[in-house]
Amino acid sequence: RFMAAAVSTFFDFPAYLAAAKASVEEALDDSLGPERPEQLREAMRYSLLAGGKRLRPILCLAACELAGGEPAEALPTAVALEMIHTMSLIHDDLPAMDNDDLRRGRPTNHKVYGDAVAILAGDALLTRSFEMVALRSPGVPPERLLKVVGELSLVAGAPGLVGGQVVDLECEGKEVDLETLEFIHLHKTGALLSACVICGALIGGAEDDLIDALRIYARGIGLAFQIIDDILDVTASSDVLGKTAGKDLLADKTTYPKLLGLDESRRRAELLVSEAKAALEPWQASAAPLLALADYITSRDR
Ligand code: GRG
Repeated sequence: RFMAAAVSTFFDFPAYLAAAKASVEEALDDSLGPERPEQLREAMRYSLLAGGKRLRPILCLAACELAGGEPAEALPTAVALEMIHTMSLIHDDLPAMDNDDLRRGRPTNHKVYGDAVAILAGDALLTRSFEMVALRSPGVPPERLLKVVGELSLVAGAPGLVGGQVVDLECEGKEVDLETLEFIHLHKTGALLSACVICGALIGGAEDDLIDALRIYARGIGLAFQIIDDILDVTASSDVLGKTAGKDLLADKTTYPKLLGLDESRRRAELLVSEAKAALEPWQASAAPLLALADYITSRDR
């Protein structure tokens, strides 16, 4: 009996992750039609299919399943969320913003297609994200889709990514306090991670108690993700292919380790992850994928 219990509660996370990623990659590939002109199509595909970790769509699918829905129903929304993430990276890399030459180990979109096409490819991905939800989500009740459209409009706009980016740009080269640093991270990173689980749960038909728990979960993993990113910037500075390549970003950037020290930053990240996981405790075994994803997101070493 003991063995049976052990087997039935065993959760094969690597297999789960591989299967979810494969279905996301296939849906991403299918999401771009024969756009005209060809240069626009190529620029959109270049960044959307550049092989990121796909954390956001996977979080969306996992939350849909936790809410009792069929993950396939959330797939177009999962794609939409990755499109918003991708377009934000394209725009973030532009000379007028972070001015990066490399992203995911490849030349950035504007380095290949020029600034104008990169801006427009980003715009086309953002608008396609709404199309995915409104026009390409068969079988999902329209009132759920309407809520998802609402979430996406908030997260992409001034209350979310755009607002976070503007504050970040304003603070460039300045020392900022912890409150401002947290505002930037909650808006630039946390908001989209949160929208992923909320949208997935809405499609799955979640009750309010699950939505509330997922907001706590997402806030915790979003901030922890960012703290760990800052820690890695300090501890993995020999990474020549990473996003800091060729630039001295650390010199003018406020980070958690700078404000709190490395040990306190690590403690804070661990606390946030355990709070995130505790919020899902009432859902027990059904929350296994999201619990494992919390560890995965925050245990990376690069
Ligand atoms: C959304 C309308 C709209 C505009 C975008 C440029 C901008 C406004 C916002 C910047 C957002 C930004 C660059 C946030 C950082 C996000 C982040 C933590 C990226 C790294 O995410 P990973 O590690 O990357 O999941 P991969 O490559 O795995 O997808």
